[in-house]
Amino acid sequence: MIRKILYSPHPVLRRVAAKVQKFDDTLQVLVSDMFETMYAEKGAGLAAPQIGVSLRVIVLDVSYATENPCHKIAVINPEIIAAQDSKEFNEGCLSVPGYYEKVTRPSKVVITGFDVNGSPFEIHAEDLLADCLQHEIDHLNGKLFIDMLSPLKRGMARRKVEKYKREHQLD
Ligand code: GNR
Ligand code: NI
Repeated sequence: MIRKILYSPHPVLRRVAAKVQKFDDTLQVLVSDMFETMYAEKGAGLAAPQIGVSLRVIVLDVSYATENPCHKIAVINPEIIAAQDSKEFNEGCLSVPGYYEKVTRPSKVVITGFDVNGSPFEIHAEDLLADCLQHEIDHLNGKLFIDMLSPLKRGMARRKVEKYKREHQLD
């Protein structure tokens, strides 16, 4: 089922999401809906708070931009355990529609977490995948990429979202 995306400044986007405690059918459905919603919205990633679910669940698919044969990635309770180097990335966010800007982040990260069945795993990521993982994990901590920008640019982003909502007759 495709779920509705929440837009900034929705308060759920600002909450610190709770850890998943049970790897049950409800989680399977959530992850499946998140992939469906992400593909429908043509996003490279999606965090559960963006569909109004304040849990530490992220999905990604950056295969369009890589030669990585692993397309779909879901991480439950992700944690960044190492980060190094630094790079400028051009980012966008489904919750800040119509606005894109460069931000600087570590370009290599190691992430730990669990798959949808509760098995632990690690991801060693760089470049776009590292960028997306950090962007999604920020969502779980109530942060948006626009928080890293100047007040002037944040104001521009806010007006873009307002315009988008007006044009698409959203709340
Ligand atoms: O679709 C998305 N593209 C993107 C581009 C650069 C860095 C991060 C992203 S994630 C974003 C989808 C989204 O809002 N995920 O939370
Ligand atoms: Ni986002």
